Amino acid sequence: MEAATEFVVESPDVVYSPETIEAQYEYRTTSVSREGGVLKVPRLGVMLVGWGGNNGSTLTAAVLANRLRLSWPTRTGRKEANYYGSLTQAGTVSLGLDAEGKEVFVPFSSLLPMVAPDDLVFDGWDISSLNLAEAMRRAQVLDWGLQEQLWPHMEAMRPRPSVYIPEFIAANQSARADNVIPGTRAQQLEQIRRDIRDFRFSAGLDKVIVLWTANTERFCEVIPGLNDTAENLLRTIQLGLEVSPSTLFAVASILEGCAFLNGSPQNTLVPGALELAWQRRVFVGGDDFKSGQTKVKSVLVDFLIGSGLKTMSIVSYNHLGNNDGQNLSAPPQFRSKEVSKSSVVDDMVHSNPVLYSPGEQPDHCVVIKYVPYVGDSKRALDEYTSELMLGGTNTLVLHNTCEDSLLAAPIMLDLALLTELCQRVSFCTDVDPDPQSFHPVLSLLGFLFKAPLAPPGSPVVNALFRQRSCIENILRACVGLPPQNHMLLEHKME
Ligand code: NAI
Ligand code: DG6
Repeated sequence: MEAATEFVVESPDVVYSPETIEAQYEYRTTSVSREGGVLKVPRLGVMLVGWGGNNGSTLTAAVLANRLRLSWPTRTGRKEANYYGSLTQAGTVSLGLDAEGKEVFVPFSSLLPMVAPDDLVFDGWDISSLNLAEAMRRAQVLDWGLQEQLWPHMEAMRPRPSVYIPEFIAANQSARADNVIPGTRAQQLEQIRRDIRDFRFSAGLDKVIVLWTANTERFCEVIPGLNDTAENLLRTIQLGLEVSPSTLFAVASILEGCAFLNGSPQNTLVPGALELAWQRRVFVGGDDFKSGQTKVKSVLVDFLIGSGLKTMSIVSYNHLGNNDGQNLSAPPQFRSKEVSKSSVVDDMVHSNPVLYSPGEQPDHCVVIKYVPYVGDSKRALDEYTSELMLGGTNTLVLHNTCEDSLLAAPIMLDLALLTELCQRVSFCTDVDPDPQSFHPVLSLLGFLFKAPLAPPGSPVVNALFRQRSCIENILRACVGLPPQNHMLLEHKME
């Protein structure tokens, strides 16, 4: 019998004959013994745009609760502060095998010297003037016993005034806007820049990272001459033409040399902002935190298609009752979220030309409803229908209930910590022996974003475990470890 192959490997290490393929392969594994070390990390400040929102107040509360080692009573017993849900703080990586052949797992955070989350310093902006204690109470995310303990630590934290341009967020948000920066766009830009500098110097920080966790904005139009190049975007701001608040924050951060990350779905990082980041060699990342339903989707569809099942329909419904849900009840803001939630399976579909012909896509429907009563407790229902062999169908239905902000806060933490770490990584290549940094569009953060931004021409990866291995293997490479290959060949040979 004969079998056709679709490709041949051209390498001195591989020899094909009609009967065999002989390959020379260097298998690298790691043997582990334990020893500690201490390395210096910078003092990092994080400025949240939308600090007084559910995510902003929850993240601030979480870091304080951990720093203060708080515990509080609940109806199911005492709970202690932790960082569950954070890849860097609660995830582990397999380092290799110990002398007995057992796998050794270490915390993700111990692979390289990272800033400890308890040491982060927070500041930020909000169009709502509530202090962080009041914002925490408004969010209704945390148990009362925890809120009471945190109150005195958060009361003095007050968001700086922000840029409010009503046409970018839902009209139902207008009542919140009592804390705004007056003046022209150019004056507002200067004020944000002053705020960043003020925070950096008054808190004695080495670095500041700016993270947008404010309301979802409508998409802005990318228009030649307006926001398509760095020069045009800066001119647009000076002339007071149309620019979204989030883009204004991105530009201010880049001009201050601070990384800017976009946790919402809108196209904040317009081509002009990306060019500015490139010119100034400042990291930017986005878009839209990948927290719950989408995270599951980027695992489940990868599993289905990766197992050879042809997923034909994905229907994702969710309802929530927090302020984010209220904002998303307006069509233009919903549209931004619909776009980011719908793009997440493209790479998995393209990866399998056996199942999908060119251009073929599963049906993909996204619905979001605002139901005030459920507050921050988001309900997500998903249905996945896939074709089985010989005409069968497989329908999977999921129901997920969780506090939305408790999923988002650890992701925000990881974004800040990993971005800061990446700022300290440089590498040389054979072609260019001068040390260079990552591309300013920090695609390594894709694990944490629904619609990951990638440098022009670079493939966009949505599959969650590919994204995770990318981070893990790059961090391993930084300490000279080979990529994790999961072969465990030493346990598979006689
Ligand atoms: P939220 O509505 O509770 O908080 C947003 C805050 O932004 C509010 O306090 C609001 O006053 C403020 N704000 C609005 N416009 C502003 C501006 N121009 N400048 C400064 N502050 C402004 O919403 P939440 O739940 O905290 O979510 C924040 C963002 O994160 C939303 O865009 C949401 O879509 C996105 N997101 C949330 C996820 C989650 O799981 N919670 C996951 C993915 C994305
Ligand atoms: C409803 O979808 C509100 C949104 O802000 C989501 O909660 C958020 O985007 C999280 O979405 P996902 O798909 O990652 O759970």
